Amino acid sequence: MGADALGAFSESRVKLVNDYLESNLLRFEKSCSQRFEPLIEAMRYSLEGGGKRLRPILTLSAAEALGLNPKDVLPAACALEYIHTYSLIHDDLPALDDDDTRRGKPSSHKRFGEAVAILAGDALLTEAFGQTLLLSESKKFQPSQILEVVELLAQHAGVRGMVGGQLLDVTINTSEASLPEIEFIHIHKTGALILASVLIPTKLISIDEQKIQNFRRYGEALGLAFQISDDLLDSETSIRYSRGPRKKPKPCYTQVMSPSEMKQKLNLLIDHAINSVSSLGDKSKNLVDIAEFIRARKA
Ligand code: GRG
Repeated sequence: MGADALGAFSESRVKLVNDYLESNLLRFEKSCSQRFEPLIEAMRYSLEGGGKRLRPILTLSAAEALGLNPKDVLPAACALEYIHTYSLIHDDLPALDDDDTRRGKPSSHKRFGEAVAILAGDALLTEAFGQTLLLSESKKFQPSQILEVVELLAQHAGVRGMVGGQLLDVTINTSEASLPEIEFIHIHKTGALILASVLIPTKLISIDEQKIQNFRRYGEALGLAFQISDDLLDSETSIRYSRGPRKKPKPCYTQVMSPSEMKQKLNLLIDHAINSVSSLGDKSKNLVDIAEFIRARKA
C-alpha cells in the first residue's frame, strides 16, 4: 500500500509527507539520549507501517485549494499522522480491539510488548502537539493562527472527538446499537480526525465564513463516507489486510443496513462532499480526487 492506494495524483504528496516524517524522526533521534532508542524504534515501526497517509494528504490538498503552499503545512500534516498512528497502536491493544496484526505485520504490542506499545502511542500523541508548533518555522503564520490549530487538533482528537468516539465504541452494547448511535460513534471515532485534517488550513489563512462552512461540509461528509467504505470492505472481505481477523464485535453499518443501502449512502455522501467544494473550481481537484478514491477504494 502507500502512494498507489490514493491514486497517482498523490504520489508526490505521499513522498513529501514520508520525507518529512523521516526527517523528524532523525531529528528526534539526534536530540534524544540513546537510551530512548527502543521508543523511537517502536514509533518508527508504526509510522512506517505502510499507511495511506490519507489525513496528511487531505491537509496538503485543502491547503493547496486555499492557495497556501502545501510545504508550509507539513508540520500539521505530520501531527495528524502521529495522532492517527497512536490511535491505531492503542486500538490494537488487548484492552481495546485486541488485534494481533496491522497492515499485514505484527501489531505494535505483538512486536514490542504492551508496555512499549502504550508508551510509543503516548509519545506520538505528545510529540504531535510539539510538531504543530513547528508551523512557525515557515514564518508564514501568526502565533494566534497556530494556537487555533492546536485547539482544533485537541478538540477533534480528544474527548470531544476521536477518544470520546472510541469510548462509545468499546462500551456500547453492539448487538443493540441503532443507526443514529452507530453514526454518532463513527462521526467522532473516525470522522473527527478526518474533519480536522480538512479544517486545519482554514485556521492558517483569513477566509470568509461561507468558505469555512464549505470545507466543514466536505470534511464531515468525507469522514462518514470513509467509515462506511471501511465497513463495506469489512462486509466484503472476512479478513482485512489492514487489520487482520477481528476478535471483538464492533458497532458498524452492516448491522443496520444492507450492502446496497451502504453503497447508496456512500455515493450520496461523496456527491455531497464534492458539491461542497465545487465553488473552488480547478483548485478543488485534489479534494475531489480524494473523495472519488474513497468512493471506489478496495483496501
Ligand atoms: C485508541 C483513542 C483511540 C482511538 C482509536 C480510529 C480509531 C480510534 C481506531 C481505528 C479503528 C478502525 C479500524 C476504524 C475504521 C476507520 C479507520 C480509522 C481505519 C484506519 O484508517 P486508514 O485506513 O489507515 O487511514 P492506514 O493504515 O491507511 O493508515
